[in-house]
Amino acid sequence: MASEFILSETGAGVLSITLNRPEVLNSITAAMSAELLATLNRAADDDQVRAVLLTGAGRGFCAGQDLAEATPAADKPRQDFAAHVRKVYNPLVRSIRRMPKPVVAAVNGVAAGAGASLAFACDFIFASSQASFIQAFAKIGLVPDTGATFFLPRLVGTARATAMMMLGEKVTADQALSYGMIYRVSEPDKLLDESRAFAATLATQATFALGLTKRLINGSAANDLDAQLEAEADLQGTAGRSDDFQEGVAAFLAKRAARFEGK
Ligand code: T3D
Repeated sequence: MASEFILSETGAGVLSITLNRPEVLNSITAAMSAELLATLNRAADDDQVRAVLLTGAGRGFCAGQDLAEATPAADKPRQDFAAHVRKVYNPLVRSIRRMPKPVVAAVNGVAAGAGASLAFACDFIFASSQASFIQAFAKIGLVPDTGATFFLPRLVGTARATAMMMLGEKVTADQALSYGMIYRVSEPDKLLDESRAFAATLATQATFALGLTKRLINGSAANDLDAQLEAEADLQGTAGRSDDFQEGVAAFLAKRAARFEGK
């Protein structure tokens, strides 16, 4: 499928995806989300891709749902957002979380509504010092979605998450870093280089095990200790049979750098 609203390119094992509707801060239409989902799903199956980078074109990262598309004409029936969220947003979050490789968000500007939620679903968030995060839902009479009520309390605790989600106030990149909500703040002109270099480094690591680690992190949100211990044992069995493990130990014993192939 040719993409009209996102750009993508692969290099050094990293698929870089750029949301590309800068004139509306990369707000999400049904067409854009379909392209994004198809690209993410392809990345999951592509052995050449060992890390994914998600960013936005222009001065914004993503302003969430395109409100022009979401607004029905006064004389038309009101839209079924439940169906829309299930069809458009939930699959994106599942695709990012099920991606068996790391996903890095490079938040170049404002991330609002579902745009912020998409960043929270990623494994690492780099943010420009000029970026901000806004739980914009409350301001327009909606509830947070796209996983915000799942990720945000886990990232920053219930008190801060409640304030962010009920007040819809802007959280700056520096605040987000101090809350533990994001991984790193970069100077605006260095964000892409730094986050891409970081993703490229991830792509040289034992990415098969990183994918399994991600599954364990996903599971830890719902599992009790016994279930989590069992999941760790199970996936350690899988990791222990991998080529990357053989290579990692061989490299350690030979005192050389490992050459992982991600399998
Ligand atoms: O549909 C469903 O299933 C429901 C699910 C919803 C999920 C959601 O994401 S709900 C939340 C939707 N998003 C928002 O409510 C955020 C709306 N945007 C804003 O509040 C502000 O734009 C920002 C705080 C993000 C940035 O403010 P600022 O001052 O930096 O920029 P701006 O001037 O407001 O926006 C620049 C342009 O982008 C502007 O267009 P113009 O005037 O230059 O022609 C603005 O209308 C447009 N824009 C920004 N956000 C959206 C948008 N256009 C459509 N939809 C948007 N979400």
